[in-house]
Amino acid sequence: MIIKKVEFVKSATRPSNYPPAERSEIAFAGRSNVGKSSLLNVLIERKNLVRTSSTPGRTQLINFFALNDDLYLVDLPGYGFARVPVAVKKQWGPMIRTYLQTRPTLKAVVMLFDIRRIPQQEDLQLLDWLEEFDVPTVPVITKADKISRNRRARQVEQIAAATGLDAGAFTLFSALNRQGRDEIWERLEVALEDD
Ligand SMILES: Nc1nc2c(ncn2[C@@H]2O[C@H](COP(=O)(O)OP(=O)(O)OP(=O)(O)O)[C@@H](O)[C@H]2O)c(=O)[nH]1
Ligand SMILES: [Mg+2]
Repeated sequence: MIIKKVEFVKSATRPSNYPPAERSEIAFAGRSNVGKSSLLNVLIERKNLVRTSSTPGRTQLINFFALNDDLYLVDLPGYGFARVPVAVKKQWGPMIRTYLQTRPTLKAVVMLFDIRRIPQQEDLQLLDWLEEFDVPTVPVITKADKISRNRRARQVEQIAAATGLDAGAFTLFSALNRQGRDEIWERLEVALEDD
């Protein structure tokens, strides 16, 4: 993918506020603090167009970015952060589920997992919805730089076992050293073409 221009379009919580479904779209999902915004910034080669934060749970809206003239990239709100108010937690499920179910131009969801964590119930719920609505999933294990090389394979195995996905389906990624960036774009380009 050649990145010519990227701009923030808008934030939304419900379909009536989404931008018109005129372009193919790729969304990024995963628990709070897993590194969704950081991954997006590496993919689009911008330092901080997508706001990253050391305070988990900051992104509670669906944020749409336009890439070049033909694609939307969507930063979905994170989940699973204990200190988020109950009212916000209650909104998360319906907001994401509705998005996945109704967005006709959605071509793939990049689903992020932290290499140090075993997937939790919300991760499995999200995977169920992706399957239910037939959304192609690109699973990524992020923060690969956080653990030593020889522990990585074991963690990938555990995450694969917990999710029921094939270990070979995951791309290992690090926003620090950009490991995995090109492989993720290759997988996304396949999803965009498989239409
Ligand atoms: N070491 C390391 N840190 C990372 C990596 N990716 C993200 N981080 C850090 O993890 C924290 C959270 O990253 P974000 O990209 O804001 O995470 P997010 O998933 O967008 O979080 P929410 O918007 O709250 O859901 C930040 O402090 C990042 O710098 C990575 O690959 N390696
Ligand atoms: Mg974020």
